Amino acid sequence: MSTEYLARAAQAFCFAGPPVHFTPLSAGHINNTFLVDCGEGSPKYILQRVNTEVFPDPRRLMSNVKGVSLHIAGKVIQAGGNPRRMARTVVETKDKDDCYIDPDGGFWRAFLEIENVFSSDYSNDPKLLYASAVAFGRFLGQLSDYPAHLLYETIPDFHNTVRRFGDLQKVLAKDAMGRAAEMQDAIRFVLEREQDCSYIIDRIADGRLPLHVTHNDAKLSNVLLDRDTGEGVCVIDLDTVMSGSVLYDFGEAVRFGASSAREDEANLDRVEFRLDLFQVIARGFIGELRDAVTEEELRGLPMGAYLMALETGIRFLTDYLAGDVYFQIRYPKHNRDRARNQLKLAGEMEQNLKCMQEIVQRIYTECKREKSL
Ligand code: GN1
Ligand code: MG
Repeated sequence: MSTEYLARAAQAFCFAGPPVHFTPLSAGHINNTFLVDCGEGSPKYILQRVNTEVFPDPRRLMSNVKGVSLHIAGKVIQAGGNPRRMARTVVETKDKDDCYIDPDGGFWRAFLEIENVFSSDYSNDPKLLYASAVAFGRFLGQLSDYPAHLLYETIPDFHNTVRRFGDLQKVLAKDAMGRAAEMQDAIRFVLEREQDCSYIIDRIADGRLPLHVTHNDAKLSNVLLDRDTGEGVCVIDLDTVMSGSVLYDFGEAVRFGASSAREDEANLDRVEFRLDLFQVIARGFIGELRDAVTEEELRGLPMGAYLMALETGIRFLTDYLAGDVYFQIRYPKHNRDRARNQLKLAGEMEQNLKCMQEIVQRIYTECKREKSL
């Protein structure tokens, strides 16, 4: 993307001054994101071009993002915090709109940059993982009274693992790129686990699992952490905030955080499920939600973790077989490596379900006891 193209988009927004520098931020796999520097004395901004293949109705997406951000800002103010630091601030355009559509149809939006924070693509530091789990637990709490009927479903069936399984079967039947042969082990692994895919959606359908307003992409890299204290400051990437189960958010946090390696580590010998980190994440998450979770949710948390790893593996595998049409890739076999990585993790979690269950119950009891002291 040329600087001229970026500058034209930036010009549409109410920034404090003319941009002097754009820095691409490469953490996400979907949108194109830039840090905008407007020179000394001006705040910085995040400028983003939304991927409209993935989000075909970006106006509705922005309605969600704004509604949720304002709600969280309100909660932060009530608690005596700084809403411009602990919530996302959407920057308007000069036409008082929440987005700018460029002449080529590119859909742009901007946020105020939050200062003195960092985010991490991978960390095995228990302190950071704990802080991020607390941040997602708090996020769920802040949105517990958000009017869910105001939310559009930005990506229908986003965490419907049965649908994700069906998508895989469809691309597999075509095998348009001729890549299925190379992925036989991964494909077999998934096909053997078809029954598991309906665990969450069956329980939502019959009311055993309640719906909440959930983040749905609750990975470590979507939390801004304070540079000085390491505490969670603000949950970002609100594009997939929709109704869902807490199992999704807990599961996402665990599949990303409780691994011994990055999500795309290609050397599978380095990819292991770390029960110690699982424990840390569970402690942060359950500590925040101890009064809100039901017994069925608590029982399901380990399955949530296993299923989010399985589902993410299925999605990467599907994209690899389809010819890399969804996730941004940095090298040709990136989705292949990501798929194998997540499926290895899913396999290890499956082996550890019972142990995870015991940990969850123990932590829950401890959290309840601490509170009553
Ligand atoms: C995508 O763009 P990013 O990295 O925040 C994806 C998530 C996946 C994640 C895998 C809208 O999120 O669902 O879990 O990649 N987001 C969408 O890291 O599909
Ligand atoms: Mg995301």
